[in-house]
Parts: sequence; C-alpha cells; structure tokens
Amino acid sequence: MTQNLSTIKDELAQVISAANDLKSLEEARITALGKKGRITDLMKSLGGMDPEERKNFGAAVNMLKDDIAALIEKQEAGLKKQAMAERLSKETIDVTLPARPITKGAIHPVTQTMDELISIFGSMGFELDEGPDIEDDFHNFTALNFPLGHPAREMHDTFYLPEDGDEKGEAAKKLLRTHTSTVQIRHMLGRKPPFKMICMGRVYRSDYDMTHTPVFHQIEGLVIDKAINMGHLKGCLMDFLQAFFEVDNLPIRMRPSFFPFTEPSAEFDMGCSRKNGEFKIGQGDSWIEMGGSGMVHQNVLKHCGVDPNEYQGFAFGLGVERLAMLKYGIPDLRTFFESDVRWLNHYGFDPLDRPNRATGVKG
Ligand code: FA5
Repeated sequence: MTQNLSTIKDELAQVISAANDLKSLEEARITALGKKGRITDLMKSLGGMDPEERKNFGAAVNMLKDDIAALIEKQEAGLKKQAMAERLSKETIDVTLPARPITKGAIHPVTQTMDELISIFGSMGFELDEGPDIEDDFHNFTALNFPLGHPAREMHDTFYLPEDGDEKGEAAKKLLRTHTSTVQIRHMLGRKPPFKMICMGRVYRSDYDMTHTPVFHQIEGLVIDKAINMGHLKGCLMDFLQAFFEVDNLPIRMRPSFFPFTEPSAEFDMGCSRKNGEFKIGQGDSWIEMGGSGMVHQNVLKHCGVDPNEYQGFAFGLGVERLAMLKYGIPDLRTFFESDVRWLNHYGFDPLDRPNRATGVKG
C-alpha cells in the first residue's frame, strides 16, 4: 500500500510540475485533491479498513495530501512570478510623453462673489461674523422688532421646523432664517459697541420663479457708533458698489421703504443704462434695485442691550446672487442651484486665482 502511495505521489508530482500555466495547474489540483481526485478516493477507502490499518494508512494519506498541496503552492508561486516577469518585460512606460491634462474644479460664482465681498469690506475695516441657518423666532423676528402677528412676518414666506415637544414658547420656535439680519442681533448681544460688521450666508424663503429661489444668499452690513447717519450709509454703499463693479462715479439712489428693524428705511438703487438692448452699470438713464437699508431701529438696539441715546447706526442687506448675476451676466437665478457641471465650467472661476484688492477683486 505504501509503495502504491509513493507511485501516486510521483505521478501527481509529475502532472504538477508539467503544468505550465495557472489553468493546467488548477486541473492538476482537481485531479489530486478535487471531489473525485485520487487522494480524495484514498480517503474514502479508509472506511472499509480495520482500525489498525486505518490508523497507519490514514496518517500516510494525510502526509501525501500535505506534500501534494505544498507542491501545488510552490508551482503556483513560480508560475505567478514568471507571469509577472513576462508582463513587466512587455509593458513599458514612455516617461518622455507629456502628462495627461488634469481637470481642475471651478469656484462657484456665489463663492467667488462672497470672497470678493469679504476682500472689499475687509479693506474698509469691517469684521466678518456668522450665524446659524436654523434660527429661532426671537433672532429672526422678535428682536428685529417684528411683533407677534405683525403682517411683515407673513411677507417672509418662512419655513418653520416641526415643534420638538420641548417648546419654551413662541420665541423659541425653530425656523430656517429668512434673512441675515439675524446676525445683527447675534453680533450685538454680548458685545460692546462700536460695531462694524458684515456677514453673509444662506437664507430660506418659500418662493420660486426666475428671480426668486427658496434658498439664496444675502450679505448684511451693520455699523453702530456715536454719530453715524444716513450720509455714512450712502457713502458706504457707494464705496462698496464702485469697488465691486469696478466702476467709478457710480450713482446711488435711496428710496423710502419699510423694514420693521430700521427707521427710517430705504431701498437703494444703482445707476445703469439700458440703451439699444445693452445693459451697462454706471452713469445712465435708468436705475436698478439692489437691496434694503436704513438706520437701525431703537427697539433693535434696546433688545441687544445697546443704549439708543448714546449709539446709533445703519444696516443694509442684499442678495449675493443678484450681485453675481449683474457682474457676470448670468441671466437666470435658478441655474445657481441646479448643480450643472457645464454651467459651473462656463461661469466658474479658477481656484488658484483668488480675489484680492491688490490685483483687482476679480483676481
Ligand atoms: C431683507 O431681507 C432685509 N433683511 C434687508 C435689510 C437688511 C434691510 C438690513 C434693512 C437693513 P428683502 O426681503 O428685500 O430685505 O431682501 C433683500 C434682498 O434679497 C433683495 O433685494 C433681493 O436681492 C434678495 N432676495 C429676496 N428674496 C429673494 C429670493 N427669493 N431669491 C433670491 N433673492 C432674493
């Protein structure tokens, strides 16, 4: 029987060493160790033997099995090494070829515009602040002098969040901020005047057409000191819009308006011309509406612990997309939020060319 095992081993070893690719080696493995393989057959024959014979023969078959498995493993390693050597000798890389062009991402026009605004207002001495998108009724309305039930609340088309069962009254009601004026409150509370702050970010209103989207961005400015007046407000808006649009002598017009948090309130327009179907920003025969502004209402200052007998100042707010559309000729507001890569490649900006006032805000 032992003689028989050594013959089987020789025969299988021959088949294994003759296998010159992985496929024939697998066939050799099946011949030896597969379900109907020769060693498996020997294992099956153990059942018909008496105990003593089974013990000796079983041990010998196990040893044969291990030897054959080791031979297969060795042959496999050799074949893989040989295949790799052949592949390496065939595959060559021409290191003198030019590299494939790398596709660069593009900066979204909203990000670009906000970077430009930060650069302009930074050079005018404004501090940058921020506030959360999820706000409460107090910061979005009450502290900004919108009393409960005031009709101006309805004008904001507010998205309210579901009550969380732990309500602490109307002022704690959660909502998505409808304007960045919330940050005026957050900035003033817990700080001491004077204030000279801008903030910007997403705001939300249930509104959708070519000039209104449910999410858009606003920039807000706040200046509070002892002798600030409407003249400073107009001068500030002129400086900023002239720097942003890179137009000298840009006329600014203030029109009376209403916001609960400013008194007096004014909407501000910028000069432009619309001759022969061509739109141009600057001196001209026409006006374009830009945003809202006014002197901060005494009630707002009081809500923030600022003494209105000592301090006063102005605030303004406008849409970032509106600024970007006018500066970069983007016709439809809705396209800003469609995540169309072709649109982004067309209107986007070079990520390595960041805005700064030394080289021009365009970067
Ligand atoms: C406000 O939101 C005030 N908080 C602005 C303000 C700040 C006034 C400080 C006074 C003092 P209004 O609702 O008008 O105002 O919005 C300001 C600007 O946001 C608009 O001029 C417009 O450019 C932009 N805007 C308003 N609604 C939308 C919308 N749905 N989609 C895109 N832009 C919008």
